[in-house]
Amino acid sequence: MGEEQRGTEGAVRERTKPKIQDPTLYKVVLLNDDYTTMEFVIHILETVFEQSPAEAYRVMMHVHVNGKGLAGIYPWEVAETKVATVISMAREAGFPLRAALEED
Ligand code: TYC
Repeated sequence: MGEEQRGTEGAVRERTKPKIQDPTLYKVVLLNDDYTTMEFVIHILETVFEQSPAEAYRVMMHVHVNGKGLAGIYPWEVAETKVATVISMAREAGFPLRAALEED
């Protein structure tokens, strides 16, 4: 055994308790406001939530008319990151757009 190999026995163990994904899903909802432009909300839905232009327009109008609407459904960490990204992009652009999580 080479010098660099010495003393490493047992350092790598087989995983006996594999980590599994938390199956709980969360809804990311967008909330309406009077100041964020429709174009910006559509941009968010297309880029952060990977919606087609037609779907993004439909969801944006639903939020505009009904006060809130579903942007996407994801596992916890993904959903949290989407919300943080929306808030960050909105503040950067000077809009008060809000997004929230709801348990599915
Ligand atoms: N109500 C906004 C307007 O008339 C548009 C809007 C839609 C804002 C959806 C936020 O989540 C939102 N400019």
